[in-house]
Amino acid sequence: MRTRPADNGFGVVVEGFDPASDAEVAELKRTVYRERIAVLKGQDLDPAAFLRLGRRLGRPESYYEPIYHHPDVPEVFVSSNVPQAGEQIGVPRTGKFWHSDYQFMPDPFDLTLILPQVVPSRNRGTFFIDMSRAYELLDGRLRAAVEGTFARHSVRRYFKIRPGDVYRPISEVLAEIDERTPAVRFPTVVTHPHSGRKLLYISEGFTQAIEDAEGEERPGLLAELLAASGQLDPTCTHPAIHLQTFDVGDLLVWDNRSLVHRALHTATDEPAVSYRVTVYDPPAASDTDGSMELAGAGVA
Ligand code: 7UC
Ligand code: FE
Repeated sequence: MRTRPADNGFGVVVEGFDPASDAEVAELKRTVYRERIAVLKGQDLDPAAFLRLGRRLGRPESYYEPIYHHPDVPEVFVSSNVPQAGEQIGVPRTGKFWHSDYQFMPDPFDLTLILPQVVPSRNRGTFFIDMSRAYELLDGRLRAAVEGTFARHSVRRYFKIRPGDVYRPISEVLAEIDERTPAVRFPTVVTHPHSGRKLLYISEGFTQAIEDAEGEERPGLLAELLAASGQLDPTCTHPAIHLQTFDVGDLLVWDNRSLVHRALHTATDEPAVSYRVTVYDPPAASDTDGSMELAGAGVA
């Protein structure tokens, strides 16, 4: 495989990746944890082959809500606004808010893989912000303020109403969300289990609150941290925001903890379809200090 820096200065482009090679799989993972995102060229895979590639990188996990599943390969999450034979496959307009996948779960994914199927002609791409860079760029005052705090995350605001929820009282749906996916609490600054870098683990979409060790909420602090990292910029032109573009045949692999991402907003819905596989890639016991666990924090 050959690796070169991406034209926009963020992440790398990989040509000739061979998923059958253990050495290349290991090199790809090291590259992703170092560079945050890799675009593998020439990966024209069907859903089953995409899942097989995911298995080479870690342990794929099916999304907890079945409405997102690919009809033949449930581990493949489908984002689509293009009905097939008049039928909705997967879910339209996913992820149009800053987030990290499964940030609201006790065990978030290590890697996210995206295989675009239908790419809009205009307004194409996904926005990314590197939250370890955001931590490095915090001024001394904010860095001191986050010390010892915890962030609470929930899917509540972005849970998608399922077809079967029609005519259900909203209170019942909300109670179900809270029961199945109760809010989780992690330190606001976590140490990356693979790279050892510190990062600000918050997102505009999923983070509900920042709390001090006593559980006292710090609403002003959450807004300041989100603004400093670029997540409150309605124009998405903040210098920390990278637009990653891609074509059909590209396969994106990124470090899901270090990056927050957001699907592009478009006024009119152009056809867009993508497949996703998310994997767990637990580090060897020797290269983690365990600080990404719910250590001392517990589930809120
Ligand atoms: O429909 C969506 O935007 C899905 C979102 C609530 N969760 C994606 C994830 O993996 O956390
Ligand atoms: Fe996402």
